[in-house]
Amino acid sequence: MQKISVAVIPGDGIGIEVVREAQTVLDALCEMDGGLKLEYTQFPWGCRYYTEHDEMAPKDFISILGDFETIFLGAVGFPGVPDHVSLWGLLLPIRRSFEQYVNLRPVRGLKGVRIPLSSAEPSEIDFVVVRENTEGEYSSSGGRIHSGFDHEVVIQNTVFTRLGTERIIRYGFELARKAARKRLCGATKSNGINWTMPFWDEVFNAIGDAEYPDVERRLVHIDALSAFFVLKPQEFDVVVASNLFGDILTDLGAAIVGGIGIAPSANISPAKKYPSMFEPVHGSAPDIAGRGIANPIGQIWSAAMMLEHLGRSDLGNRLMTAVEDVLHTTSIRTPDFGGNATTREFGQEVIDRLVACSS
Ligand code: GGG
Repeated sequence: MQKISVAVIPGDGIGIEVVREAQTVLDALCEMDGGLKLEYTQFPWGCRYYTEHDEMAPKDFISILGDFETIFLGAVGFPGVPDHVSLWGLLLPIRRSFEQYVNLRPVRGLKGVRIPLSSAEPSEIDFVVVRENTEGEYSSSGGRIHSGFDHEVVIQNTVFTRLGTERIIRYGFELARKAARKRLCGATKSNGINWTMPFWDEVFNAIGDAEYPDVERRLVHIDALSAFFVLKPQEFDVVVASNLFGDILTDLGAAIVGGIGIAPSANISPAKKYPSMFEPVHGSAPDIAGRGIANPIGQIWSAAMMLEHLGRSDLGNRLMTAVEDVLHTTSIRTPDFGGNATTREFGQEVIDRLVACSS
């Protein structure tokens, strides 16, 4: 029996509800399999913790998490705590401290989910965005002086290191090389942003020429790329993007395959010296929090990515097959997808499919 220690941080708002549901589904799957035991330790960190302790998590939270093999996170942020305080107090230090420099965000049409675009069938959209996760526009470098005066100055620096740029672009090329059409698209804006983005393009082309001549590559300005996501999503296999560009593109990516509620992500620490972290793309959705109606698919899909990362892609595939089966053969949906099922009802339906397929 393989035992894996999992640090669970449900976080805020609907994070608590969807993490609970994904754990219920994961437990059912592991019990059926018999070969994997996920040993959870749950941490109550987040905005509620902040209101009691004036910090999002205890000072040594990185060292606490460092002892785990993997991290499963829900959502961070809630009204009452400024968003930059909640993100920089919990989520972003985890990504940086554990060198989770790759944020993998699949964009895939699921059978049974209506695609809002008329130009594509669900089966035609299947690509992944590789988002740089530790630097770029999220540099935390800058400052504010003369606060409140007319001559106030606010500076936020964008930081692209050679090491950080090369490693994320190389990761994108590696994934593209494994894709059927061997295509890599780089998101740029080197016409308007005249230092960092030409550097990004230069690294992209140099690595492509020297190491991946077999991969078809192209650089597309982020504005045009956003339009292509809507108009020609079938054309992409792998898209590599800087931190902010990747973040924005993947909300759009989620929208073109049905909605943000289903989008998963994996914060990968490729060296495997530190834990990786799995979380849905969506946030805490305060407007529906506590009502038990949040869509658990993004969290369940993130769990499937976690299983794959742990060497059990068979279980991850089983899980996603069950989710797609529910969507394809029933009308059970949470309200964001036009149904009236609760989070629990959807999760139970997934479990029922897993049971049916294993017997
Ligand atoms: N699922 C974690 C979460 O709450 N994400 C919302 C968010 O805004 N994250 C910031 C980011 O990924 O840059």
